[in-house]
Amino acid sequence: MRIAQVTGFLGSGKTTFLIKLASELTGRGYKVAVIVNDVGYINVDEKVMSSHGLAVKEVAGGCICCEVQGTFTTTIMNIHMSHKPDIVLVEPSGVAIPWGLKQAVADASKNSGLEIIHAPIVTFVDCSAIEEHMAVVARLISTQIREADAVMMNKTDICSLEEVRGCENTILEIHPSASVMHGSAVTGKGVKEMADLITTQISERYDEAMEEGIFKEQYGA
Ligand SMILES: Nc1nc2c(ncn2[C@@H]2O[C@H](COP(=O)(O)OP(=O)(O)OP(=O)(O)O)[C@@H](O)[C@H]2O)c(=O)[nH]1
Ligand SMILES: [Mg+2]
Repeated sequence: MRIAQVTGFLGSGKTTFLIKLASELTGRGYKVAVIVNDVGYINVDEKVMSSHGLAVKEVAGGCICCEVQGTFTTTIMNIHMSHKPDIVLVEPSGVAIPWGLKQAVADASKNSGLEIIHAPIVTFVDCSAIEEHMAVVARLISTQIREADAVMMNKTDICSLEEVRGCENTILEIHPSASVMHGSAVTGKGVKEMADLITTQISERYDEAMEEGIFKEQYGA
């Protein structure tokens, strides 16, 4: 079973893109399940996804990346037993950081005895709003980009060439070795590319010591 994490700031287009991605993967013969983590009390995303015929498991009442790691193992096992998916797409809340969920997946793999392959982590950025977002939540977005294996610049359908270039430069300044994809959940651009990536590659190992060092420096914890 492969798990593919789709992170990215609130409103960057994860859910809209996931629906297209899931249908691309299903078309290729994969059985796909989706786990969404909504920290809000109304889970709109689950309704949207279910209406597209996707098997959706909601994890509510906390962030899967940090608060409910034990629950995550149970969720993974349940979804495996009930659906036997080849690929599980996980959309954590928009304020989650990839590293925590990656650890939760490693724990789930160890505790459940299931062989889980962690596909590359793809962080979504809203190409049309990266500057505004960086102005207010630079640390969060930088962390989401730094800890990703690949970055999807979404919403390129509403961006000028300059905006696209500027966005790519910002991403590469934060994470010089990230593979950067150009996408649009509206036109479907980048959907095939992302499907290729998550079905054929695996997530790189993080430098945990480096992450801990950066966290200490930024948050003093
Ligand atoms: N123009 C354009 N709009 C998009 C694109 N992708 C998503 N949107 C719009 O952006 C808004 C947010 O999209 P969502 O898919 O809900 O974003 P999300 O990242 O799942 O949001 P949260 O789950 O709240 O963090 C919606 O109004 C979408 O219709 C895109 O590629 N282009
Ligand atoms: Mg969403």
